[in-house]
Amino acid sequence: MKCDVITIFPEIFHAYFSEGVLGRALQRELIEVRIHDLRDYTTDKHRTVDDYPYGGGAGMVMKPEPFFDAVEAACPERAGRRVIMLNPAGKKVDQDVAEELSRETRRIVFLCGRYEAIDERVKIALVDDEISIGDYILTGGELAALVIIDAVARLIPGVLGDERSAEEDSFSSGILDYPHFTRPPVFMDMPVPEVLLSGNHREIRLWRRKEALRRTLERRPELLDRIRLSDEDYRLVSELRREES
Ligand code: 4GS
Repeated sequence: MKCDVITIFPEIFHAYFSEGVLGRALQRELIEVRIHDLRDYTTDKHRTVDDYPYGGGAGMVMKPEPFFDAVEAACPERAGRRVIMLNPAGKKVDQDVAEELSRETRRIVFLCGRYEAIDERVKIALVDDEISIGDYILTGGELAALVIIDAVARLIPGVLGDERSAEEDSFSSGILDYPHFTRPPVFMDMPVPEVLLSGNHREIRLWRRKEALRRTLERRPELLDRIRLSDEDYRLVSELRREES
């Protein structure tokens, strides 16, 4: 994964990328993220990135020229880049989108807007995809870009130390995760389910699958329409239904 971020708040990214799994992945050069300060691509003494909206109204609009110059500096070759703008009007990101982006071979250039909006001509002439992290309004695109980079980076081979963990977690299987426990065996009168202490790996696997299906049925039943259930899954689901009645 090679990407560029264009923002007026580079420090937000430096802070997040200096810690944890992504910090280590960057150090080990498993991923590459270049942060560009949009104000470096302004030409006036006040480094102005916004202006009043034509037609009037509340809020400021981000000027187009700095975005064009910043993208040109980040990756001058049109065919070598995929410009993505964070925008609640864009396509909603889910794990399938994250997986698709993790297979992208071009540089991904993220444009982070602030204020009311970005000049429409940036979208028309520069942006390939608009994507949203959810139906709510943020104060800027930075958090959305971080969310996406985080979700995509952990799918890159080697980024998670344990190669299995990206495959095993919630959503890569298409259903919700099972409950997890660690020591102590009893905490505040709450015991760890007996089966997890049994050492019986088949029983443990079945229990986990059943609990994952239980949660999914309870909380996100629509997810089950999107995956193929095995014969064993159907058996576990009918057990759950019998327990309910
Ligand atoms: C999102 C979102 C967002 C929209 C940025 C108003 C500042 C803000 N971006 N997913 N201007 N939700 N952006 O709320 O991506």
